[in-house]
Amino acid sequence: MAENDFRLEERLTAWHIGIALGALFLGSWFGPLQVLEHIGIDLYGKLAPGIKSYYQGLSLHGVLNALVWTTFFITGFLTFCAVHSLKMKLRYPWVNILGLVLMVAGLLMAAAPLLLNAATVLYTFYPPLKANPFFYIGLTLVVVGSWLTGFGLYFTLAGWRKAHPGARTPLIAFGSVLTMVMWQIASLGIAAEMLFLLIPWSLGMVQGTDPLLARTLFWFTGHPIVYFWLLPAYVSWYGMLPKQAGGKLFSDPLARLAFWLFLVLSIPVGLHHQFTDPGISPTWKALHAILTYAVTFPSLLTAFTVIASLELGGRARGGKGLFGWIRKLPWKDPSFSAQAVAMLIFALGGVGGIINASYSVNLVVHNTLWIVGHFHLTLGTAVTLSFIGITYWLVPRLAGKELWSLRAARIQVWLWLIGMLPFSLSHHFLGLRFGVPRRTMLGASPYLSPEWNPLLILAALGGLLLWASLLLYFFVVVGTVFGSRKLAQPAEMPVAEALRDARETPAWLDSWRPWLVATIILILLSYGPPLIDLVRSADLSSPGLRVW
Ligand code: HAS
Ligand code: CU
Repeated sequence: MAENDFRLEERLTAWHIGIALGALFLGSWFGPLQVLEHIGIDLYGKLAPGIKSYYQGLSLHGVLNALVWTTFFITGFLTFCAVHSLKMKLRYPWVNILGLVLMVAGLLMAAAPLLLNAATVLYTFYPPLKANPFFYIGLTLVVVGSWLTGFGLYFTLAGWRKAHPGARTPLIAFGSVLTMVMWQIASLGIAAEMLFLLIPWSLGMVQGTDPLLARTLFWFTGHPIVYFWLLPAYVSWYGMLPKQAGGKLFSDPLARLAFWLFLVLSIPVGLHHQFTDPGISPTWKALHAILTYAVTFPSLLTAFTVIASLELGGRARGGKGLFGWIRKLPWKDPSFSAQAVAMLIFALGGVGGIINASYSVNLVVHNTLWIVGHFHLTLGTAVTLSFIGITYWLVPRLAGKELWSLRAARIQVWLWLIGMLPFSLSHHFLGLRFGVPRRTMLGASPYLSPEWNPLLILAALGGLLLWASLLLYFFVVVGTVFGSRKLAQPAEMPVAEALRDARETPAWLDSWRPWLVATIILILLSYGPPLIDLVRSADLSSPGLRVW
């Protein structure tokens, strides 16, 4: 199939990714304002006119960066991945087009109250904080639109499987579709929270709400959403990066096993965000804590497989000795270096996650800046810097242009690392050592301690460097799209070959039914009893609060 047969699919991808980048740019503007506020420099009036408070800015930062940047990037990228990996056009393109339309409509609907200070409820929108109904309805439409993208990919894969009986699904398409299926099951929690609790409540159809039930439904989705963010990066780390490093994927079966384990284990762990919530029996919290340790296993598998694959690449490029292969990796290719730095940082973020998951240690770090440190290593670097690395080949491909300033792109990656290390390490330390609370306008707090200052200043410096890195990134993207030369040859999606032929991968690693059944059974066992309890004792009596 000729490459330009995918014109419609690529145009769709370009829209998704363009909107994602716009959100990242706007949302990140609040980062420096937040770190500066923490050291007593309040620049909101000057640099964010119209934004009424630190908390309105923080809501925009969280919604745009954690929810909009990720969701739009992922739906666009996975569409590109699926069609190119299957070498098959979308089976029902209107499903995917409708998905995008719903996502955009929802985004506009949610953006209005956010900008008008009528949805200053942070990105977790915990009741009894109560936002304008358009905020909840808009976010719901974004989720429904993302489901349609998923269905579009699912129908396409089903068509491919019919046309290729007995063949193994190409790994990139498999990982892409699995990510969307996991997300569709995971987001049922938030859909229920929106439809049964928050939307009727914000419209005044019911008088009150039940914050504990709402939080539990939220975290049913809120934990697996982090793997919805992570798995597209894994698609690239397994399916593309080995090729970019000049090597091969070490094991196709291990890669598939990791994805299946994410399908089964991503969801039944959400109570690890609610260890401190009263009203849920410790038995269920302990079960979720244990299952959280289980879901680290596919990431440990991933660490093993991707390091082995990169080693194959480094050695193929002439690297010798125990560690000599590392130096031979293509560090000068910003697409590679961004993703390699993302992996290195993820090793730190993963260790932090394992600490968070400990039922007892969580009491020390919960609701402190430690958690902010954790998710800037994971979401803010493992995921975001990987996505940035992907755009270093994907944007030239979509625009048909050369990457504008390879040098700027290279510097951008290292600047991110140099900014993120002090930023996140100081946040971890401030939380662990001093219990400094998260989501707090520290600069204005009466309990701000001078002891915290050196670390807060370090965090601010790191935050400013991160912002500079992002600015450089935008120059590269905008320069590529509008100011660069046409590519002589279209840039290709890198596709890694496996060390052993994928046809040798056992059939049970390409068979949906058993894994879907296991997923549903585990969800029913781990969430069924506590949810039934909460629904039975639901008390819709909490009035809404508008504290901003
Ligand atoms: Fe987390 C809170 C536990 C992973 C995001 N997490 C959060 C929040 C966010 C977040 C946003 O148990 C805050 C939510 C809020 O606002 O309240 N997290 C974990 C665990 C993992 C984990 C066990 N988190 C993530 C990922 C995220 C993310 C991924 C985003 C994408 N997290 C928690 C808990 C809380 C929490 C509690 C609640 C805390 C509280 O009290 O509020 C695990 O999945 C991590 C496993 C990962 C590893 C690392 C594997 C390493 C790899 C790289 C290898 C390559 C190398 C380099 C080393 C074990 C795969 C190669 C070599 C070269 C040469 C380049
Ligand atoms: Cu979690």
